[in-house]
Amino acid sequence: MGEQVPRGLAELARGSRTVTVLSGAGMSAESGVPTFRDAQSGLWERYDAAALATPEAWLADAALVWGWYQWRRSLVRACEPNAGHRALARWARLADVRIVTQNVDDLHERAGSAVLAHLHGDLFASRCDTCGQEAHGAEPGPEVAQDGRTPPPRCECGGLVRPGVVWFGEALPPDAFEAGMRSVLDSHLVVVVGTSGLVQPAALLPDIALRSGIPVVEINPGPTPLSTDVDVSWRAPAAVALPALIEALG
Ligand code: BV8
Ligand code: ZN
Repeated sequence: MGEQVPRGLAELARGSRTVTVLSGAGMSAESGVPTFRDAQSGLWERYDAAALATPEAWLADAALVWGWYQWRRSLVRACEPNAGHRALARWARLADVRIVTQNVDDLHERAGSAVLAHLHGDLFASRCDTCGQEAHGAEPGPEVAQDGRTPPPRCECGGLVRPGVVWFGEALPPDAFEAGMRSVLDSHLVVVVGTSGLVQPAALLPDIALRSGIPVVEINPGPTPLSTDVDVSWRAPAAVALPALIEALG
């Protein structure tokens, strides 16, 4: 028996012409991409993701940070979008579904969705840490060295090529956050899926919806600070809940 869609949610979703989906790391969990809360694996086990995703870590040891991102790029390349990603792509054929994600992976895109905003950047983008010029060809390079450290490429200006993501302590791309906020405000329904709601300012977006009286549903197997405030808190994994919801839309 498929997952039961919470009472009233199918009707609410069916009546929503414009929907904003706010997705976090849990959206990609069933594809095998570890969430930030998960302990990391292999040689990265001893590192805390939140400590590596910082300008300080980059300044201290760019080769370690670059090696970590190369490892994450090859890991994401080896993963497939899951049934949750595919369900959202199907929903977009029935309604105006905008995806605003904290994730830096490309699984929404590979499932066929257009992504309105990557609030925290893109794992496969790279730019010079000095002149800011986009650096192409920084694809997963040679196998990561034994200790994980891999010297980053150099820009012709002499700067180092860094991952095109937003590190802790760095400002979000203003247009991305702005687009996310505008999308939430003109939606009939906001779906928050797979985020612990701890990282700011991304975590403000669901609050903006709630304060504006826009219905918010949360899909997450675990409780979050949002769970008691949302209209529907659906304790289920994304790859189970989203296909059941889209199925119920008929
Ligand atoms: C900024 C890119 C200022 C890099 C990322 C104290 C209070 C408030 C804020 C702060 C503070 N101290 C510091 C801050 C600011 C900080 C912050 O919010 N820290 C938090 C930790 C307290 N924020 C920042 O630094 C931001 N910048 O504030 O700049 C500024 C302003 C102007 C000018 C200059 C500076 C930048 C934050 C962005 C950091 N970059 N990613 C990379 O990926 O390498 S954040 C990264 O972690 C992810 O992108 C994501 O956003 C976050 C992880 O959170 P989630 O996505 O929610 O995932 P998480 O692992 O936490 O949870 C997974 C969830 O999924 C769980 O709830 C779980 O139950 C659920 N789940 C599991 N399985 C499933 C599932 N759900 C559904 N289905 C499943 N199967
Ligand atoms: Zn440069």
